[in-house]
Amino acid sequence: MEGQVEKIKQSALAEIKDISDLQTLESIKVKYLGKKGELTAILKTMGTLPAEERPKVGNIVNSAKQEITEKLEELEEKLKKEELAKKLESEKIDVTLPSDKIKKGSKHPLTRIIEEIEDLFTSMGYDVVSGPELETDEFCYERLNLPKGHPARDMQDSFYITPEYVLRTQTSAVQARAMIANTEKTPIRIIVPGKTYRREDDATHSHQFNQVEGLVIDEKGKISFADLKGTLEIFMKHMLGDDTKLRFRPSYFPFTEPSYEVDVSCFKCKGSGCNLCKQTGWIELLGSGMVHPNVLEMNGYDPEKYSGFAFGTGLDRLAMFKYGITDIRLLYENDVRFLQQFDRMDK
Ligand code: FA5
Repeated sequence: MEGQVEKIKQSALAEIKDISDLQTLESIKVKYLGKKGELTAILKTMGTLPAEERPKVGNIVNSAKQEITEKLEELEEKLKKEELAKKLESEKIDVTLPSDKIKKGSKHPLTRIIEEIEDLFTSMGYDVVSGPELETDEFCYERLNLPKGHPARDMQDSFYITPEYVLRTQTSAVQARAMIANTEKTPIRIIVPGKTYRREDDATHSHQFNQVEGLVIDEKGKISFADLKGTLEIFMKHMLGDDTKLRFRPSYFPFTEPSYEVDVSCFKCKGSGCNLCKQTGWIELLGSGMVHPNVLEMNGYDPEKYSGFAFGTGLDRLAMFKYGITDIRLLYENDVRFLQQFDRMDK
């Protein structure tokens, strides 16, 4: 028995010497030490031996097993180290190579305009508020002094969803909401940037566009037309340049009295006349006026005690003039070639 164990051990040690990879090492381990291995087979025959021989044979087999195990462990460690070194060598990264250019998104021109306006007005103490785009007829029109059947409703071609619900045609709808939410609290100083909808579609009109509304209400005597004028001057100079001039033309909006259309001097020709301003030197940009007493009254503010001003402008139009965009649809098509041009403005 002793000789048989010695023979198995020698043959195992000889095979171990030739091992050069971990896979072969595993199969040799199984061959000699596994459950069905040669040494285990001898241990299994122990039951057939006389009792006094069993400890001796057990010792011989176990010390052979130990010797083989030690050799295998030693070799396994060496092979693992070699494998890791090979892997590190083959997967080496050259950190000095130039990297691929990572494409970076840029802000949409309308987002830029909205952020610029929000920054300006919040710095003057205004709050930025929003309202629903799917609006009721009541807030979009009735509470703005435009009862059903009023001829001025035709000024805005509306998308009605039901007789009571409409896609808001103007951010002015939020004027009434803000007044009702505050009832007789002053001052109200808000701007409302947001999407608006009308049944229009050409190079300068889109069925979906953006407006920003401004509304200020305070105790009577505190707010005058001079405040409206000054505010719009700061607004337009900030957006279009310090040399921008404003022209107020009397106009009509049902929710303001008096009402004004506001033109700005053409920033391309500086007022001398060009194709952008159709040779007039002026560009119409805003609607504005003093809040109509009926609107104050309908929305919880006594017109004897309170007064205010409001204004509204189309942000698409402002973006088009500011960035020289000739077709409003470019703002909504999301053509990457168009949008990429605004990358440069981040640098
Ligand atoms: C209004 O919508 C009023 N709510 C503005 C206002 C507010 C007046 C507060 C007084 C007090 P108007 O219909 O003129 O007014 O529209 C304002 C601006 O929205 C226009 O000057 C234009 O720049 C923009 N606009 C209107 N329709 C479209 C459209 N279909 N596509 C793109 N911009 C549009």
